[in-house]
Amino acid sequence: MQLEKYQIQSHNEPQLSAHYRKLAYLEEELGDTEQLIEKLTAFQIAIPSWALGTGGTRFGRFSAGGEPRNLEEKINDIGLLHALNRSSGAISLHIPWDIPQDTLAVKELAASHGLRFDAMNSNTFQDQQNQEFSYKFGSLQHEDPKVRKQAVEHNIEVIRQGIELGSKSLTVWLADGSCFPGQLNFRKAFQHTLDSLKEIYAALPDDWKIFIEYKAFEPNFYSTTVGDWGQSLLFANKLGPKAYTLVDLGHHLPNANIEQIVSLLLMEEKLGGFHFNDSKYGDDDLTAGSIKPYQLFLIFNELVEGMDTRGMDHAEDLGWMIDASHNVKDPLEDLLQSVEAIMLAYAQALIVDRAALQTAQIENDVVRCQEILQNAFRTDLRPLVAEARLRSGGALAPVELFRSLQIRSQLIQERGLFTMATGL
Ligand code: PSV
Ligand code: MN
Repeated sequence: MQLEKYQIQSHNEPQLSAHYRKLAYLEEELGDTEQLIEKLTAFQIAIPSWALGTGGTRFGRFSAGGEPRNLEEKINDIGLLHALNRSSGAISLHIPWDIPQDTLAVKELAASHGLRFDAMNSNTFQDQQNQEFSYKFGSLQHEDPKVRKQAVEHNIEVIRQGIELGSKSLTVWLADGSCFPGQLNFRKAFQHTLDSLKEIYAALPDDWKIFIEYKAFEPNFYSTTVGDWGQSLLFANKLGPKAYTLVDLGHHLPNANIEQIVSLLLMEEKLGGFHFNDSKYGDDDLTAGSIKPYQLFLIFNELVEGMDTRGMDHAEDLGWMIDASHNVKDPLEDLLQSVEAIMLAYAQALIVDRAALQTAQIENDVVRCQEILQNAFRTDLRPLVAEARLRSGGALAPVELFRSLQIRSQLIQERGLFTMATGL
């Protein structure tokens, strides 16, 4: 199904006067908001191809029905999201969950929705049918060179597919590690991984980046070979200028200060991209901003400050993606909520009074520092984010429109109740 312009317009129409009233109040408070709206309009968050179906745990999975049955339907779902919020203009593919059968047709379909191809993701954490060697004991770190070779070749194949689609980056997340003390020689595992990554790096086109994603634990529960930002940074530094660290918000040990990690990675020019989600305990993959919205804001505060210091383009110079799972919510509604939360945190970071904060920091005025940050965090910027959406042709209230048009029921009618999207 496709959203028509008139459907969005007739949804927006009755809400316009209330919207402009709220916006006028914000303009009075903030002064000129044009630049802010421009930045918000340019900011796009990629949707992963594996997050369009219902997620699950090892205890079960409760489908909402109407899940996309193939890559084309996934692209259509993201097209719907983008039509609603105008901020989801990219798709990130996981190979081999979503191998394009007809690359040209897939590219055309994506372009018809205004979507580009964000980072490609390789998968050496699962065994695939007809695969010669198993990844049970790791992939790039494996003791057996034949397993490492197979995993390297898979990554190179993913790069090849990405080139055809117009992607510019490869994200490597490894499940490699160990479950028990003594199982692994840490140094050997690191060296093997580095050597394998070097081979993958050598296959990267000049204008590509490789993102090394770290994760503290799971599926290995004693050690992970790329377990934290330090290990990822070591790999990225040893690989060269096209290699960067990727921060997935759910991949830290409890209470880690992610905003500080972000700040230092940016300083080192080694922050590559983000996987947004939220969590209470571990890699819970919940809706961005649903548990710790203040942390999300503090992360964006560092991002904006660090990127501005280096003269970076907020929209273009880092990879922005959601990596969440939807166990109890409609996947599309959940993604709309995540995008909104990310846009809000970004907007709040944009209005932080940087000059005042710097002065307060120099004067050790701790109270003032907190006031400045919390003033921004507590300003309701939803009308500003909505205005950016409105100007780009999106809906003032995307989730409401999704519901009033009964999009899920239509998808169920089209695709059936018992369809299952590929992914975790
Ligand atoms: C691993 O937990 C991860 O965050 C990686 O980014 C994977 O590609 C993705 O999740 C798979 O769902
Ligand atoms: Mn991730």
